[in-house]
Amino acid sequence: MGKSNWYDMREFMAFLEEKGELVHVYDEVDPKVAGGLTAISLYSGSPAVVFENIKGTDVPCVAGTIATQDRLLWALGIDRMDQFNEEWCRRTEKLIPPKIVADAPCQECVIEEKDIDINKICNIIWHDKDKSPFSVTLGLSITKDLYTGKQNAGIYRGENFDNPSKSVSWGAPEYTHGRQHLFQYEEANKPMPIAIVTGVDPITLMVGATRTPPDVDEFELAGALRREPLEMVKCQTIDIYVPATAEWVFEGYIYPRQQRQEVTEWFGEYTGHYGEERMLPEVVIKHITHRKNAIFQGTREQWELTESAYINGTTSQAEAYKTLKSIVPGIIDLRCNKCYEAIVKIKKLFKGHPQQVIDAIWGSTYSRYKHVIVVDEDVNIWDYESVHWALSTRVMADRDVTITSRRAGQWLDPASPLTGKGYQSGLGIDATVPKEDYEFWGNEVPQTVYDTEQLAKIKKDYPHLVKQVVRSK
Ligand SMILES: Cc1cc2nc3c(=O)[nH]c(=O)nc-3n(C[C@H](O)[C@H](O)[C@H](O)COP(=O)(O)O)c2cc1C
Ligand SMILES: [Mn+2]
Repeated sequence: MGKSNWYDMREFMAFLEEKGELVHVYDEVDPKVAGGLTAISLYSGSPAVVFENIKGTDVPCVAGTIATQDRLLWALGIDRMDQFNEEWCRRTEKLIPPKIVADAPCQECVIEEKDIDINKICNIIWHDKDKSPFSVTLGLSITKDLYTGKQNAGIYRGENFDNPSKSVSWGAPEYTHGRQHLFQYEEANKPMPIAIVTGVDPITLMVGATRTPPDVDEFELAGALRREPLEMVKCQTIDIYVPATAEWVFEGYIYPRQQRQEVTEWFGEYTGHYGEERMLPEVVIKHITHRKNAIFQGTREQWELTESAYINGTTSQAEAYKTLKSIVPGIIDLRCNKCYEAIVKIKKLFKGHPQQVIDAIWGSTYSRYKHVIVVDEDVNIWDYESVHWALSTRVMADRDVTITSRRAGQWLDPASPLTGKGYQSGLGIDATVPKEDYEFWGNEVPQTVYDTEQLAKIKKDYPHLVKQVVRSK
């Protein structure tokens, strides 16, 4: 059944291992083979993998800990997927601030600046066409608002620069909260302190990848979901607080306007496509602390199955549900895929209600869902066939479709042209029954699927006839 107040990543790994949901590979594997094996493991929904012996590094790496629906639910201690949105909203009504501690396992060991080589910690090449290692795939970037001191955590991928490697790229586009912190430091012409933390308890990991409104402290969100405060400790060289039981803490700076071209020409992305290399801010690592026998954590970004489908897709869906319910009435349920599509089930209350839902999703969910489909109560949004039934039978394109251009959008959408990166067009579809247009039926469009009374009566009155037409099992 899982639970919520995991002490650290190791406790969750031990839980998975006990269930047969985590395996170790002790053979020496090449960094690129480790990436390929991760893909094979993820695509087949297999147990999480710990690569104990990756050629060129001294550190084991675990991948896939929250790469299935069961593992997501165990990580949160939620019983069933259909309770997910509601349980998330219930737990996060009141956020719980962290507890600051003085001594922490994440500071048991130190690597000084001169000895830093990130390639020795993680050098996995995750996808076939990647040209270089990306150590930071499941690392939380922790930064703080220059003026309010409020912290933010976001998972933004990072490529190892140089060999030996003392810096990583920072894949945080302009719409991320981390990048907005950097804008403040750049305007003030100050270096921005940043901690990149890897190997945290599963709930802290997932809040790093959850899209929330601005100024939500992800560690307070973690406390609420954990149902007890998260313990945090101050970094040794910068004024940033990090989860106390983390495996790895990279302490460093991003200097104003210091950007570098990524080395890789391609990098396999969450869209299931390769993305293009970019100019990105460079995170210069000055100091590293870690636990004894520290384990690294990473994953292969891809379309499903992978961590981001759950810790980014499902968790952000729950946050979007919470926001939407707070501004529009009649919201019954919301289904979002990892990115780009939101399907909303409503009880239609007034003319224009579906359009209000579409506008609200676009206006409040942080450059995420370009396609919005609104359906009635009788549609099962967890069954795409049911959604397609509504799309096919309730939509007239010239009446029910809204298109909008130049929405703030996700940078890596493969559909947007190189010159239009950062924008996504919106497609809103009102797939509810257009009652107001059907006065012939008296504001109703009768549906054959609801001939249930007639069918029940025939089954009762004519069982011998029913027997003749129904295939016997
Ligand atoms: C494995 C993984 C890699 C991710 N990489 C990126 C990334 O490179 N850039 C990005 O903007 N978001 C990335 N995300 C999604 C962000 O973590 C997510 O949108 C989060 O809400 C960002 O935090 P923020 O809203 O505080 O900026 C990634 C998520 C996962 C699970
Ligand atoms: Mn944030």
